[in-house]
Amino acid sequence: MRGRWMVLAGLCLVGCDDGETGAADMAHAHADQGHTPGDLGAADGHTGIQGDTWAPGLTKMGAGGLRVRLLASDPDPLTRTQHTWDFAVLEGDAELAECDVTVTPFMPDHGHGANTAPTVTETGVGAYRAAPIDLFMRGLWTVDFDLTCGARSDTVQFAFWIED
Ligand SMILES: [Cu+2]
Repeated sequence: MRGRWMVLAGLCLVGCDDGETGAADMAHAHADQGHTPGDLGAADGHTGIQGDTWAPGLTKMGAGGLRVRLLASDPDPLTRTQHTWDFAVLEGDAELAECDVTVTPFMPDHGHGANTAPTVTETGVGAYRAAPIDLFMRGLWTVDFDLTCGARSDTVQFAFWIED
């Protein structure tokens, strides 16, 4: 068992670029066991994360009550490449301007993120653009939106299965 863990952790050190610590690598190695790359469209058995269905207008709310509404993706539908996403940050239905937004793609099954951190710009009042959203691998991607809007802060997470 320990031998297998060592092999998986070693693979992760070579193949993953997330810069995380040994404890996190152990969690990743465990999560990788039994994962089948072809099981697209299903809930992931280890993380329990259910994929969202991409559509313009898809809106999710964080624990702090702030919402992110995905307005458009280029390309659309999502595919295994780099994307530009337009989105709004909302409280209720009111757009929130001048938010500080960090967008982080991550593959929980594999323990790695994207190679390039997306840049976020405000394109209008409460309207933002993030690029590149680099969903470069098949499988489940989570995309976290970390929001700071004045005194309010929140995290909104989307999850998408990428096939091809
Ligand atoms: Cu991956």
